[in-house]
This record gives sequence, C-alpha cells and structure tokens, in this order.
Amino acid sequence: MTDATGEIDTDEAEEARLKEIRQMFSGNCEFIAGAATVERLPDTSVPEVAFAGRSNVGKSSLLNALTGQASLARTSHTPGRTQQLNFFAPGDGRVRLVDLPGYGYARAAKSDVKEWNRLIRDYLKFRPNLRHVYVLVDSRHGLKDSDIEVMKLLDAAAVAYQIVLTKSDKMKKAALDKVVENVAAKLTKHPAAFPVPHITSAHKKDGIEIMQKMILKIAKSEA
Ligand SMILES: Nc1nc2c(ncn2[C@@H]2O[C@H](COP(=O)(O)OP(=O)(O)O)[C@@H](O)[C@H]2O)c(=O)[nH]1
Ligand SMILES: [Mg+2]
Repeated sequence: MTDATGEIDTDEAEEARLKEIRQMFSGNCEFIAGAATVERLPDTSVPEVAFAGRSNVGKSSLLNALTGQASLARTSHTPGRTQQLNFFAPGDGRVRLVDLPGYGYARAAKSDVKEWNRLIRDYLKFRPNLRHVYVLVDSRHGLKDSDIEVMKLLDAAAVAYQIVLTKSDKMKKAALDKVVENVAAKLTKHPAAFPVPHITSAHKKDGIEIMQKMILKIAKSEA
C-alpha cells in the first residue's frame, strides 16, 4: 500500500513503524515553551511541525488525539486571546509540535491573518527547522479567505503544508467527497501545498495514525 507519506509498506516495516508510533505518541508529551516574543522561541535544533487554523476548527482536539493526551492543548468554545506559539515534544523529543493561535474568528475583521502578530508570521516565514504545516479546515465550511491568506504566506515562504479537514464525522460521505474535490481544485493554485486534503475526525480518531506516521518520518528526517 502506498499512502500520503509516500511509502510502500511491507508487513514487517509496517509493524516496526507502528511500534515507533506507539513509542512516540502514547507516552508523555512535554510542554517545551510558550512564546509570545522572539526571545522565548526555543532553539532550532529539532524539526518542527506546526498546526494552524481558524478558531474553533478543532485544533486542540486534533493535537490531543495525535498525542493521546486528554488535554494537552485546551479545547474550548472560547477562542483564545493569547497570541503565543506553544511548543510540545512527544516521546523522546526528536520532533516538536507547534500550536499556533487560531485566526479568523467570525467577529473579527475579514482579513483575519492580520490578527496574527508579527512573531507568528515571522515564525512561519523564517523558521529554519519548520518542516511542515498542517492547515486545519472545518470540513463543513471548506476554505475561507483567511485560510487562503495563510496558504499564500506559506507558498511565498516555500513551507510545505497540507490541508486537514476536521470534524469529518459531522459530514455525510457524498458531501465530504464534494468538499475534498472542491479543496483539491483550489490547491492546484498553491505550489507549496500537498495536492489533496487529509480527512480527520478527532472524535472518531479517523485519520490520526497517518498523521502520526508523517510526524514520525519528519522526526527521523525522512520527510
Ligand atoms: N463532531 C466533532 N466535533 C469536534 C471535533 N473536533 C473538535 N470538535 C468540536 O469543535 C469545538 C472546537 O474544538 P477545539 O478543539 O477546541 O477547537 P480549536 O479552537 O481549534 O482548538 C469543540 O466543541 C469540539 O468538541 C471532531 O472531530 N468532531
Ligand atoms: Mg484550541
């Protein structure tokens, strides 16, 4: 089988990888730093994978599902006001997960990436060890203008990213297929994007393992 990690798995390779995934994601996940200023950013010695998305997209829920933590990143209905980057290290610390502040909360201005402070934008543009960004999009809503702005920023910075459709359990298959098709069509205009979105449900734990696999590859610097 070939999957989005671009890999052909034999049974043994698959089993070894599953074991590594368990080691990395079923133990502790350490909080490394919360950075609201450039001085507070951790060193750049470890590869990082960042998670972006509009407020309420399900980012905290997805991070919790990925790391097997009950409340690594707090889930709530209230969009956070702190403009800070939170760094976590699952397993032995070979990779960091970076929780970016949500953008595009409905009550704020239309051009919502402006809500993001310079630190966050600079982080995405200039971080040498940033290997991949997951841009989370609610599967019921599809791509919004604010998502496109983030995608353009990542295209310009040549940072590899993938759209992750969240809350897929809320969608019927046919409607979800339509959203996937629609998003994929738009992705053809975005050179740094993986060409197809990845579908997840944090509640049903769908699409979680393949993300863990990708993060493991990045940790091992194979991706
Ligand atoms: N049905 C469903 N709801 C979800 C899922 N993930 C998150 N939610 C809900 O969406 C709301 C926002 O989730 P949260 O993780 O706090 O989003 P964040 O603001 O992006 O961190 C909460 O009410 C969650 O329970 C999912 O996979 N399925
Ligand atoms: Mg959150």
